[in-house]
Amino acid sequence: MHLIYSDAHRLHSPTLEYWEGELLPFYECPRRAEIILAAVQAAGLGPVTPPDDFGAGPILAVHDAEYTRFLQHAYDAWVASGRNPNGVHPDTFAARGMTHRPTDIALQSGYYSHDVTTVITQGTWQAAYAAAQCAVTAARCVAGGERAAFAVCRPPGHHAHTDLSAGYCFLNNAAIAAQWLIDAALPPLSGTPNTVALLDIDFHHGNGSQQIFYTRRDVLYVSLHADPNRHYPYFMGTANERGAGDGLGFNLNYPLQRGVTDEAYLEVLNQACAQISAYAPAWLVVSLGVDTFGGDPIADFALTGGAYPRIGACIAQLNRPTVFIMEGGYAVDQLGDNVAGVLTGFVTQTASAVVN
Ligand code: SP5
Ligand code: ZN
Repeated sequence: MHLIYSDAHRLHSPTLEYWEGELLPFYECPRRAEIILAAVQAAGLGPVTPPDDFGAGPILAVHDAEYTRFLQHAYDAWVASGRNPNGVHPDTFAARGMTHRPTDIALQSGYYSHDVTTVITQGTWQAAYAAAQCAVTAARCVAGGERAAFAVCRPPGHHAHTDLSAGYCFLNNAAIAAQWLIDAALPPLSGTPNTVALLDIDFHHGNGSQQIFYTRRDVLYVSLHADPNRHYPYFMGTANERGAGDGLGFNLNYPLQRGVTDEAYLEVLNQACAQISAYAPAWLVVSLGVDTFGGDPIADFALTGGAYPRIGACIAQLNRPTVFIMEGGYAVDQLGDNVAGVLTGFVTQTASAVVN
């Protein structure tokens, strides 16, 4: 499978992260993508390819134009107004009923973000733009007939709404890939509907992906994640959020308890995959996070390294053209092996299915 990667992710590297009154090193760091790239290359999964530039079109098919303008210009406006050049650090956020958007673009940061982890630095827009192009390039590989492709996206994307950055995410790479497939690809079986299942296996609920597709039935969103009563994003991700209007029944959340083991996780993943099979999508997009690992510093599941090839094999059994999009995972020393494990399990299962 093609492994789509751009060095531009390094341009996004905030130094500190605020957590319960302390400043910690920024967990979503450039070394993550480098370790993942090294591991997937060492596993011989396929050629590393830089992204093509599809322009702003695929991004604007998902995100609000004013929001993307803010992401592009906020840092310069912030510095030009004499603020701290470490990065755009809002401290006040628009909450319930507060709809005024300040005219000063530097002050729009609290309007367009949901928490303090989406620090905009000088190169953030370039990095986020490149990650989105990686996602579209991987989608195009699959639209062209390849079985699967992997986009090493950084910054990640699944917490970003149409007009809100959140949880280290600015542009929703998985949603951009899914929407691009709907807009630009022909379904592999002609005459069948051009639909996407977006399977989200990051530890956190993908609130952005849910919001983007909540009222639509051409994208089925299915997520396994920590119960929001216990973990970020706290205010979305319960099982009774099932979609609305035309999309009612096309949003499936599986909130999970702390300490989930390999067996328990795979059992729920099998249920989720049965729902995806019943939907019979033309395409599968996977928001691939490995912060489900027991050693992850910001999460509380108990998966072992051995779970990841089994997860990949389970996804392969859906037998759909599959775009893997990198999301979270912060146990940096095991991060590469866990990601390579998912993809290796996928490839091995695919090969054995062809033989049998
Ligand atoms: C893409 C993704 O995985 N985003 C996760 C965003 C989670 N943000 C909230 C958690 C921040 C934890 N900070 C340090 C905890 C130290 N014990
Ligand atoms: Zn996560």
